[in-house]
Amino acid sequence: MIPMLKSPDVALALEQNQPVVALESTIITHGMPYPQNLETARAVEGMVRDMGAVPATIAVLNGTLHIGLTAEQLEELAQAKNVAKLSRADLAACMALGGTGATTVASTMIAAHLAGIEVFATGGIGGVHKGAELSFDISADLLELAQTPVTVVAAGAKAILDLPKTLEVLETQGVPVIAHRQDDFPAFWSRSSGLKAPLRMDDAADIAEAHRMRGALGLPGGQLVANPIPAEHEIPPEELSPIIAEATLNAEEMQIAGKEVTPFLLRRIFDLTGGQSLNANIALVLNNAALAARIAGELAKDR
Ligand code: PSU
Ligand code: MN
Repeated sequence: MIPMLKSPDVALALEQNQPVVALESTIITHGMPYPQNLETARAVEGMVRDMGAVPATIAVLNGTLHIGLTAEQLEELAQAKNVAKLSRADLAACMALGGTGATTVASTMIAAHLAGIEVFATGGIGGVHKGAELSFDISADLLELAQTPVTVVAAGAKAILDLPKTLEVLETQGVPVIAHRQDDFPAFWSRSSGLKAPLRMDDAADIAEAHRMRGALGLPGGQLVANPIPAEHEIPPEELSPIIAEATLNAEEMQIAGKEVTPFLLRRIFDLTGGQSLNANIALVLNNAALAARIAGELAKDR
């Protein structure tokens, strides 16, 4: 038996075929500072509810995989220090040893699928890091998208990554990358990365139908829905690129490697922008939660 616990409202929604949206927890513990992380986590759950779906924030607490957290659990996680970051490689060991940890995009997809949840909203996915030709640093998120049937709504990927290489890996792995209501692949804080997305869809119903068709064809894996940040919250790339360059250089100088790289860069960019990057981050996560809830609603119609 898997030590997995669904919160009562998530369990009920799944039983009744109501729309449910999975949410990750690494963004809370490693992606944003306290207290904005907690405020954002609550606001994102609220947005999912406002859009007619039930939010399921996912984390491992004392060895149990929680699908949906109580208000107290969310608050505790947001304030906890030194919480483990659990990607695919870390999940089973953490649970076996009774540990506590936050789930990344990869492990949230695994948990969502186990629980029967098909749609997941986050900020940005992990990808191929700059300099990956030497470091080999490619996020497990990309390989998860290739094998676990969950549709992930993100604002593209951060410009801390090598976006052309990230798109190449997704293509190689057979992951549909669908830009929402524009042609370009978005770059997290900016609406465009300057790269064209392989696919474009303008309706949540079409995204849901593509998700269903993938399953019907027996194709493993999910979809990446790349939803651009709302225009009024966008930060122009030319403002951020020197900051990203500096943060990347700092990571090299300090020999940051492995799972520390992404959290280090996010913290550094937050500091270097005087916290400015965070407002954009919060706005785009909310926007993704709303779209994910609409896709979940479309999927629930046909069950
Ligand atoms: N990108 C962001 N914010 C985040 C993350 C990525 O803009 O918080 C987190 C997500 O949980 C993602 C993880 O799954 O970092 C990727 O880490 P890595 O690059 O070590 O695979
Ligand atoms: Mn990595």
